[in-house]
Amino acid sequence: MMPTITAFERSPDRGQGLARDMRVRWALEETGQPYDVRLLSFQAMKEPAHLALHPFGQIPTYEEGDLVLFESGAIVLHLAQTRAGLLPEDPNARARAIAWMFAALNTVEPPILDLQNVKFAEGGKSWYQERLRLVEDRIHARLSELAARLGDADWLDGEFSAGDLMMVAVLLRLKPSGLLKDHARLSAYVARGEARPAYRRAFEAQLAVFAASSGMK
Ligand code: GTB
Repeated sequence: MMPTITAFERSPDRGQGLARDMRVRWALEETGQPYDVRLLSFQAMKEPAHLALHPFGQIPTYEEGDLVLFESGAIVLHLAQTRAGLLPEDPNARARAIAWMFAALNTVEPPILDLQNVKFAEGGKSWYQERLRLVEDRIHARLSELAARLGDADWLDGEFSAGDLMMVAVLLRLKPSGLLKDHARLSAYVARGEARPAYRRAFEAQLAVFAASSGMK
């Protein structure tokens, strides 16, 4: 049964691969799982047909036979647990790789989302500069800790895993801010992720959607 995921019909990131369908596409590509994509407008995301799949009216979702999933982390974990290629066989190494997925989503992504919220929602406020600096400092602190743990290794814990996939996907959201540039080891880590053939295929697929929607060649 070919899984179907949902994605933006016209992504606000203009095909930079920053929306959360990208991490799901990447996991599908890493595991060699072909998939269909159903594209949705913002309006369609809030209609009953999609709300039946996703209680918060967002993308991505994942449908495979009787299974419907939402939350990109849950979808990537499901793929990693049911297909080869994203989690080690050894039970302890597997648990650690899953811990890195949670670290990406629960520890590293929140301050990055704060930055986006500050920029979008607090731009004109009197406290903007102060708050921006606070959030940026918090991100730098997290990135320094992560870089210290990564050290000179290619990946966070041995071979590339779903933990790295999620961590790289989260760090990529910092690209437009330029904050990653101050962390050479992490910049190289993200570049290693982006260089993976599965990443490239996923990136091209989502870019093709944006290009088609905007009449780009
Ligand atoms: N926790 C959920 C998950 O991990 O799946 C969060 C899902 C989510 O935030 N989905 C967003 C969405 O559907 C798209 S990815 N938003 C529409 C809505 O809530 O109505 C978030 C996103 C959007 C845009 C950019 N961008 O332009 O760079 C990047 C990321």
